[in-house]
This record gives sequence, structure tokens and C-alpha cells, in this order.
Amino acid sequence: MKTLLKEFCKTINLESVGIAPAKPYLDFARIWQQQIERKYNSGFEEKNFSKRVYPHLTLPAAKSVIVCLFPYFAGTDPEANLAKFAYSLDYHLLIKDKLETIGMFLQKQITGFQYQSFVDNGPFSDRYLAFLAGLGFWGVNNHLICDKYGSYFFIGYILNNYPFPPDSPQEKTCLQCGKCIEACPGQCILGDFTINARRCKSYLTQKKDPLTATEVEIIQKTALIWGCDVCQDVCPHNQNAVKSNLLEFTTNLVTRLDYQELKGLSNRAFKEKYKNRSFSWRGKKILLRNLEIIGS
Ligand code: B12
Ligand code: SF4
Ligand code: SF4
Repeated sequence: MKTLLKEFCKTINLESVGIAPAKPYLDFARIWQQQIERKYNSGFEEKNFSKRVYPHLTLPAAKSVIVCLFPYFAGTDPEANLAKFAYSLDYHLLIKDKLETIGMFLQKQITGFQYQSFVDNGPFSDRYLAFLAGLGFWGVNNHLICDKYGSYFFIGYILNNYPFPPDSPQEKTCLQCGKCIEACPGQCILGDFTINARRCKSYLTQKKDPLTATEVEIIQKTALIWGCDVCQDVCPHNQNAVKSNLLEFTTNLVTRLDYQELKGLSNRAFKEKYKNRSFSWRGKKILLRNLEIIGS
């Protein structure tokens, strides 16, 4: 069944697919507990600690997790003021669609197949699942990295009740060159494979509460008004990253927002125009605030 699954995934252009076990994620629990105690969590993560650790709380019959990588690198636009992960149509919608295609295929093959699919919004750490499924290795910059696509990929998964045999994690880590630590505008990469998310520019561009002077300074350090790519762009593992083979991520791109254009849109017109873009989830006001901070 695992071979059949992988063959099917290839027909929808998914090359990197692996299996993580549906057992308590105790290694992750230790790291997550430490991040909460140090107040280095962003607040965007799943709030229920037990749900992050015990898969059976989400799907009582869970036996395995199918994990897929979705490469999104489409080149770098030097004029961009959005981070690369936001260039395409909303990845949540694109990926959910593909995961549902896989789920429905398996429902036809396996009697009583139960599943739930997630991307970004699920209870677990997506990176940790992809690590367990053997799809990549840890970077000091916090990313999960793979040989072909570097770290420019999203992670989606299908928690399910079929006992697909798990894959083995990779034993290597990133080159540990330290370039990301040096270049990070928030100086928040701690060197032990974790970050202080509350100083991460990506977080600050999404933060709705008022910003402190230090937070404004962090945002001003680079030109992006949504997200941050510095720790990926400087990473040697991304220097030869291959362009995404998924057309959804290389076409219909928006790389830049214009202050005057945005200011001229009513909230309704903004929603209508950008509702299918991931950068719209915090609303027009936050994007305008960031454009004002950057001064572009
Ligand atoms: C909250 C969140 C954020 C927050 C906090 C990020 C953070 N690093 O914690 C903010 C807003 C800052 C953010 C920013 C970004 N995010 Co984000 N985010 C998430 C989210 C929703 C939860 C992450 C989380 O739980 N963090 C808590 C920490 C402790 O967990 P973690 O980062 O998942 O993984 C750590 C542990 O697993 C630990 N670990 C566990 N086991 C082990 C074992 C060993 C041996 C080691 C060494 C480490 C280790 O190491 C990891 C690093 O600390 C996930 C989706 C999801 N549900 O998982 C996406 C996710 C992590 N984000 C993603 C992306 C693309 C980004 C950005 C690149 C977007 C951008 N361009 O601006 C940046 C990158 C910033 C960075 N350096 O991490 C992708 C990452 C894909 C990848 N290749 O790694 C994810 C997985 C979404 C997805 N499904 O594709 N994000
Ligand atoms: S820049 Fe260097 S230290 Fe940072 S993740 Fe890449 S290889 Fe690791
Ligand atoms: S995304 Fe930017 S601010 Fe966040 S850790 Fe990476 S370089 Fe630092």
C-alpha cells in the first residue's frame, strides 16, 4: 500500500512523501515545553499542549501520518516586498486540495480508511513530522531542510488509521556555518536549533498588537513588509535550490504590494482582490502599517 501511495503521489507531482508514526511525540514535547517556559513561542501555535503531543486526541484510531513536501521556490524578485512563501496563491488552499486528492484516493483502496489533512493549521509541529518521516534535516535557522529544495518548501500531512510502516529520520544536520545567526534582523536565532519567535521579523510583520520601538527597528532592517527570508536566503543549502515542480507555486505570482494602491482599496475591495493570498490573513491595516514602517 505504501508503494501504491507513493506512485499515486508521483502522478500529482509530489516527489517527497514519507511516513511518520502516530505515537506520542515526546522529543517535541520537551522542546515545546522549553520554548513556552522561555516565552519564545509566537502565540500562533496550537494552544492545547497535549494535542501537540498525542495524535490520538485528534484521531482516536490514528496509526500513521503521511507527510508531503510542497516546494515553492519560484526564483527571487529583487523588487519584492513580500517573502517568497507568499508569492503564490494561498498555499493553504493549494495544499489542502492535493492532500484531499490523496485522502480520497486511499478511501477507494482501503476499506474503512479514516483521515484528517492539515497544512500549517494542524495540532502538531509540521517540521517535526517531516523530520520523523525522513524528508529532511534540521537547520540552525529552525527550518527543516532537504537536499533538492533546500528549505523552500511547505509541509502538509494526513493523519490516518492505516498502519503505513514509518520511515527513518535522517541523521545529518545543516552545515552549521553560522551565516543565518549573523544575518538575522531580529538576532533571534539561538544556535541550538531554536529561535526566539517573538523577535523574529516574520512574526512581527504579522503581529496585530502595538509594536515596541525595538520591534519597529527589527522590521526596518530589511525591505520586506510581509514575512522574512534572510535566514533562508543566506543558507548554503539554498544556493542551488531547484525551482518548484508544482505549477501552482510558480505562476500567478504577486511579489510586491504598493502603498497607494492598498490605501485606495476599501476593506471590501481588499478582501475581494486578495482573499486567495496568504498575506491577507491579518487584514489591510497591518500591511499598511508595515509599508509605513518600511517607508515604501
Ligand atoms: C508558529 C509558526 C511560525 C512563527 C514561529 C516560528 C518558529 N520557528 O517557531 C513565525 C510567525 C515566526 C513563523 C515564521 C516562519 N514560518 Co512558520 N509556522 C509556524 C507554525 C504554525 C508552528 C511552528 C511551531 O510549532 N513552532 C514551535 C517550534 C518549537 O517548533 P517547530 O519550529 O515546528 O520545530 C522545532 C522543533 O520541532 C524542534 N525539534 C523537534 N525535534 C527535534 C529534534 C532535533 C534533533 C532537533 C535538533 C530539533 C527538534 O526544532 C524545530 C526548531 O525549533 C508552523 C506550522 C505547524 N503547525 O507546525 C509554521 C511553519 C514552521 N512555518 C513555515 C514557514 C515557511 C515560515 C517562514 C519561512 C515564513 C516567512 N518566510 O516569513 C518563517 C520562518 C521563521 C523561522 N526561522 O522559523 C513552514 C516551515 C517549512 C520548513 N521548510 O521548515 C511551516 C512548517 C508551515 C508549513 N506547514 O509549511 N512561523
Ligand atoms: S545558514 Fe548555516 S547555520 Fe544557518 S541553517 Fe544554513 S547551514 Fe545551518
Ligand atoms: S525569518 Fe528573519 S527574523 Fe526570523 S529567524 Fe529568520 S532571519 Fe531571523
